[in-house]
Amino acid sequence: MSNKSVALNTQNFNHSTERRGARCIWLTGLSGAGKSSVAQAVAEQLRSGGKQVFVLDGDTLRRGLNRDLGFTEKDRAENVRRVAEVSRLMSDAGLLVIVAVISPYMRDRAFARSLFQSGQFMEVFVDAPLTICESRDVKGLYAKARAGVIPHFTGIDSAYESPISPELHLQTDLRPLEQCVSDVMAMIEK
Ligand code: ADX
Repeated sequence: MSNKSVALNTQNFNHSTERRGARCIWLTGLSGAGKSSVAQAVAEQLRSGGKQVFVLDGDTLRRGLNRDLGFTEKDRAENVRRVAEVSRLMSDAGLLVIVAVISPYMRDRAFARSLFQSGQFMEVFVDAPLTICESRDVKGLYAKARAGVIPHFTGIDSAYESPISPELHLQTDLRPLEQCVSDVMAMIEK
């Protein structure tokens, strides 16, 4: 790489990090806890207020960018690393990024946080008990996991490490979607 391009990249970096404090809202939680629903509803509300928002959703990304990855601990770490790096790039481009991935391991979420300045990364624990997620079973995956058809399923035979001090803890089994969205909006606007 030439000196010129190094200088240019440094300039881009400084410019973007000092800029407007573009942020990343990181939704973590079990499959079926409501991450995608909250992400889409919050994005809609922010867009209607004129904000430029992009949602990075695990299910969607696993059909493209991350389609080579499975659900072992190593693959999930790589999945989360890629999503985190993309979210950082998008926030550098001025977008408010909402990420919705299970991201079950604390160290992978800590890595994602490490890419952002303090206050720019907001971890939201989208929480519902496993029994509730399993009873919702929107995609029919819990039934398959219980039947042994899908191995390493989060909450069944693969761990989920709950956040200890997320910026926000949403209990989606206790609060309707609109209230969860209001909670996220209040956090963003604080
Ligand atoms: S993560 O653990 O690597 O963060 P990610 O959010 O990208 O997961 O993808 C989770 C989605 O993949 C789930 O919502 C579900 O639809 C699907 N899925 C397929 N197999 C599994 C599995 N073994 N564990 C969890 N989710 C799975």
